[in-house]
Amino acid sequence: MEHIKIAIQKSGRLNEGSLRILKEAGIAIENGQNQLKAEVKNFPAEILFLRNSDIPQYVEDGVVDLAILGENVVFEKQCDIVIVEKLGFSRCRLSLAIPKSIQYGNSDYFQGKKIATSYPNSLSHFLKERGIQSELHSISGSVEIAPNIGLADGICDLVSSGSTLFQNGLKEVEVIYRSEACLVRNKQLNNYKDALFEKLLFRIRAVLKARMNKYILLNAPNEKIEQISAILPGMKSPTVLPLAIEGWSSLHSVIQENDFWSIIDQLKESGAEGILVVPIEKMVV
Ligand code: PRT
Repeated sequence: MEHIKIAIQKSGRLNEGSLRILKEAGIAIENGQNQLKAEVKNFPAEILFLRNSDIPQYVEDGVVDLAILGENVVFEKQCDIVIVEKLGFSRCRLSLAIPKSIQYGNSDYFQGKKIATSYPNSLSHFLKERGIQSELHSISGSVEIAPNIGLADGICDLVSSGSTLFQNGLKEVEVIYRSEACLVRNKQLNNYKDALFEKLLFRIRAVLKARMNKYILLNAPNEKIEQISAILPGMKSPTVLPLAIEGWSSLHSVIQENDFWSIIDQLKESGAEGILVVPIEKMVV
């Protein structure tokens, strides 16, 4: 039977999150990642462990059918592949940074300046759009030391917490784009692989949806049910079950992670008691 080939990063920042989302989508990987390939027990798929930066080309060439990788690499490599879904982990941004002590007005600052980067395509595109001509130095690692050793006036690199910039006396002055892990696919999968892909995508979306939502249970006096139901958005309307104590009910619903704290406060103010909020494993709507 034909298998769908899924690439994930062999080791590094994306590896753990990629394995986790596949596992939650029911993809049980057989042998460890010390090898290049792993079998999947319960789905017609094969996992390939590759370098994040090599993955876009493999997907474009059809060596692998789909992959989990950083959007930044997709943008930088400019391969002809499809980003299907953002996965919500390994968030970062590609930014321009300059020494802290330098006054910065706008991106015209970079006119005629030297910039060190591992992202020459993304940076060139950004500069071209603004009509800025700079001298680009493509280096593959430790970009942040370039200004300190006199190699460049500024850098263009990935930033997440900002502590690397801080430690090197740099400040972030422009965000070129934001990035997170994403699911990509080859443009031309055959019908069989396309059906497998849709099956997997359905599962991944259920996992993502569940991560964004919480299941909430609470107790309330019956006369407050209407008021509390109006606060709980839910999938349809909350489930209301009578409690053993006369005049009280238990309400069950689903809330979005982002609304969590504001809703909790409103619920307490409306007379809700014994509020429990629990994670949801999968969510199919
Ligand atoms: O070797 P391979 O090709 O597999 O990958 P890689 O060398 O790009 O690996 P890795 O694991 O470093 O990064 C993989 C992906 O993680 C990147 O392509 C991004 O999509 C994502 N990611 C998220 C990051 C960061 N956050 C990040 N902070 N990648 C790199 N960084 C580096 C950045 O380059 C800088 O050196 O971390 C430093 C800055 O971090 P802060 O927290 O100090 O701001």
